[in-house]
Amino acid sequence: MMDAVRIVAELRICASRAGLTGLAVGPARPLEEAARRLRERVAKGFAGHYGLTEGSEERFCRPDTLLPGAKSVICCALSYLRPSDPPAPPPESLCGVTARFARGRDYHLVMQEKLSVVEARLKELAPGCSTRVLCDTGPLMDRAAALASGLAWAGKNACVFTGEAGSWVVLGEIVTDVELPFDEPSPDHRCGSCELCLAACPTGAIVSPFEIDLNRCISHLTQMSGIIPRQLRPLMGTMIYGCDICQEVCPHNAAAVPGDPSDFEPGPVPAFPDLIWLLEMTQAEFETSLKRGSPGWIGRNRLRRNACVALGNIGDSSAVPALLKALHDPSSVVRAHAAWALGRIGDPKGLEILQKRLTREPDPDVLAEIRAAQG
Ligand code: B12
Ligand code: SF4
Ligand code: SF4
Repeated sequence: MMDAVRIVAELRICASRAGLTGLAVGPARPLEEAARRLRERVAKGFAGHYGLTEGSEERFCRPDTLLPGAKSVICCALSYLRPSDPPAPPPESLCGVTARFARGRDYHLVMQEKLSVVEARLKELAPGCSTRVLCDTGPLMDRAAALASGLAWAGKNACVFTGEAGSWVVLGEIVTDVELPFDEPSPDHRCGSCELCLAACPTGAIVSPFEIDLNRCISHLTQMSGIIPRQLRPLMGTMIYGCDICQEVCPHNAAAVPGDPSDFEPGPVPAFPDLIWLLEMTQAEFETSLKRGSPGWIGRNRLRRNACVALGNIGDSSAVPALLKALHDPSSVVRAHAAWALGRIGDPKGLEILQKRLTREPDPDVLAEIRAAQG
């Protein structure tokens, strides 16, 4: 087997050629600092979805258990920032906003492909070694692993920042039984006295530096199932999947270097989707478009629900006919949010028809929305 220092040097070259933005190696040891922070957050109710429940914190912070004989965690970052995106259309165009990480091909697939290239190179350099590739696909806190390896530093917005790409990166790892030299972890956060992201967050989800209450985070609200809490809907603006506000305002992202544009070519998810198109999308249309992008996993109806919220927040009565049609949708979640949007737009004709639905609507949650929409 080649000398371990040379292996890492070769892996860095390979990663860079594959279009990865950074590579660093950390030890496959328990992530104690992350486990402590995670326990605190789960106890406060600020985490606890996406498979993280009380008591499962440790499992997500144990890279040593992910592979028999695990020694090293090779952490990688991939920039999804495009050199240029179309400018945001004016509000009257009835368009929503997709967060940057979700605009191109599903990042899990792109990252997985690149990690496989690095994994194959490692297997050439250390024949017979064992590996496990992860990109949000196993019980591991990707950010914590990146921090422990020195690949990234933590921002007060809870995102991690890497080199020239800023925080516009997704993360992935290769856990291996090869003993590699470790990079230095980055202990500092480099935010100084800045708190721009805390001030900019529309919902106050950054409850204190480095601490997000996911129940208030717009990114979560656009992804969660069911009814979005009514009091938070007006704060969601026109986001239909994810939220970039706390990254957009960050000075460390001002001069971020974009990634390889071919990795995240425009589509299948438009940066600024037409909200009426989205609301009226059939299942067949969904299968051949949005389903193939990062937001695909939440399904068509959650995206249509988000379109209703965005239309309500724009407040333009040209959306009323489409929202009235959505009052008859088979999905009660879509009906509920369409009713809310009609109330928020406040168009007299829309409100009159909404009132008539009171006698026909079978679902109690939708009825509650219709009543609330009457003011
Ligand atoms: C659940 C989840 C979410 C939830 C909850 C996030 C949260 N902050 O609580 C929601 C839906 C809200 C979300 C939103 C986003 N997410 Co997300 N998410 C995840 C997921 C699947 C699990 C992570 C989790 O539950 N974390 C719980 C929180 C409490 O821990 P954490 O923030 O991940 O890690 C912290 C600890 O490690 C701790 N820590 C450990 N050691 C140390 C040391 C020091 C010194 C400090 C200060 C802190 C610290 O600090 C870390 C950073 O604050 C991961 C994938 C994965 N398997 O890790 C992606 C992941 C974290 N998300 C990612 C992305 C891209 C996003 C969004 C930017 C997407 C978007 N544009 O909408 C937003 C950012 C919102 C924000 N400001 O955090 C990336 C991270 C990219 C980055 N550069 O940081 C990940 C890693 C996916 C990936 N594989 O790339 N996400
Ligand atoms: S992603 Fe949006 S809602 Fe979530 S913490 Fe950042 S600014 Fe706030
Ligand atoms: S906006 Fe300021 S406080 Fe927030 S992550 Fe960036 S530098 Fe840190």
